[in-house]
Amino acid sequence: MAIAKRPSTEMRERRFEYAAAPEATDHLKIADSYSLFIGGRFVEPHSRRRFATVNPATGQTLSEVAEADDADVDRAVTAAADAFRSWSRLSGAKRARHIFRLSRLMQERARELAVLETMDGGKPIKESRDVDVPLAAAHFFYYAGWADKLEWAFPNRRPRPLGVAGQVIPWNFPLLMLAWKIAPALAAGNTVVLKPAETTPLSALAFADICQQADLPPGVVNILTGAGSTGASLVGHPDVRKVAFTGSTEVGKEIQRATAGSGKHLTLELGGKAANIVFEDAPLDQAIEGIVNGIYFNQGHVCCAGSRLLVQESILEPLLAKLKSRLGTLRVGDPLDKNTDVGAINSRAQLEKIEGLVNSGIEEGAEIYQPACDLPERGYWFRPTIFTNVAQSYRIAREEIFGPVLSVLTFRTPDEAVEKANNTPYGLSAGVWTDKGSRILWLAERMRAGVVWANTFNRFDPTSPFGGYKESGFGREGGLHGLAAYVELD
Ligand code: TAP
Repeated sequence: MAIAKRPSTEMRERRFEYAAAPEATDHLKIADSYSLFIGGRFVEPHSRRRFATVNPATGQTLSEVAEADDADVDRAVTAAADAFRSWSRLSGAKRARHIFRLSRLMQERARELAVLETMDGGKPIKESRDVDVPLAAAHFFYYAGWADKLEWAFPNRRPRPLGVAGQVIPWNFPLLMLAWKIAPALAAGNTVVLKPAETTPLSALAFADICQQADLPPGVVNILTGAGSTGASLVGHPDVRKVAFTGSTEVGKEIQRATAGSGKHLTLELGGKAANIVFEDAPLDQAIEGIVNGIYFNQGHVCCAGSRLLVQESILEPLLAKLKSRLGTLRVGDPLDKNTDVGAINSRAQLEKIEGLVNSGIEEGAEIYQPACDLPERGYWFRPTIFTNVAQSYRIAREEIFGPVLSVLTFRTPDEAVEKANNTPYGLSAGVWTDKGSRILWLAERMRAGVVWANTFNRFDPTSPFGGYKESGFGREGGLHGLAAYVELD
């Protein structure tokens, strides 16, 4: 019988260097400049203005994109309103065929979309390749399936589309957020005008190209690149009947004020400060992976990130030792490298925001830990960070950092865990790690959070609704709930 020799401590702790494995970019054609996608065509902006979109990993300009002004918004909403007349009368089966075609083309062009998303946004290629793009295509597949079954989706009711939807999305999951917004809207018979974020417009423009390739009727989807003022003009347009916004709580509040009394339907998907709760009976190695995935996935630019780790006091020391050792194995760097775990911070502004909050944590008395890792010289980077000795009153425990920064707090009893987890103005998500099913159910019932993950974190599926409580917004995206936001029920 062969006896496997245990590796020495030195061997076990040695970090294996990987050879660089960069994804190819030569299949990708990024134009020098892009126009607005209105009425099925790329058209020059009325404003005549363009702004640069930058690769955050290198600081290099990738392209110049058009900045839509009020006149462009009006053109796009008019095109969408014109298209609504025929699109809303098309049979569900025919709408489904169009939407299926969009999802199949997204799959066919998956590599191009993944590389584009990574170059424009800074996220690791393995995430855009394995998460963003497949999930975005899955959303279109899923909602295509509902397009001809609306009367089964809402039994004994008569679902009617709302009209033109004005949709504004953030930069952390550009293509996926586009899919969450556009797929249910089209399935229910609405037409859309979508504004991607200023720093990540390229995948939405590639999607516009897919709409042309799929022969989607002109005006059903319109893409307006631009800044916050373009978004404000879109949500304020009188012919927009439904506003769907994903972004910061601050802008969400502005939009709620701007649309109040207008009769517009509104859903808001806003910020979060999720608690990831680990009980002493949790499978520790599994929990470590869940904690890492919870906060360092997509550089922590995740609204539902598990940014507050609540650990039962009795296991704090072994958990922290394992977590710190795991952090040392994370590869930070070139997002196009297939081995990279943590990519570039999306923009200089976001990097400054993270640095500001991290400095506040140090000043308020928390203890910082960062693994020793080299960062590239150009571009925007931040090391995976852990804060211990954190009080609930510290800014790093209360405010959304939207970066790879974890605040560790402790608890003794399940009641205290619930109390601390819910002690936040947000209510988007939470995680619980324990061996006991009964404890999971007990806790999930008490959490004021739209999603509670048990012994896992950051899992998404087009069939399950996602959304928040309190300052995390209202309305749900995904599943039947996501469809309900785009219909009027008689
Ligand atoms: P925001 O600054 O709120 O921007 C979101 C989008 O709104 C961008 O397209 C932005 O354009 C636009 N915008 C800015 N001001 C506007 C206004 N007055 N009226 C209409 N649109 C306006 O957020 P962000 O920094 O891009 O994204 C990060 C935030 O999004 C985080 O708080 C995060 O939690 C949240 N988020 C939430 C979710 C869900 S599902 N709850 C998902 C992802 C992200 P510009 O890009 O030109 O500024």
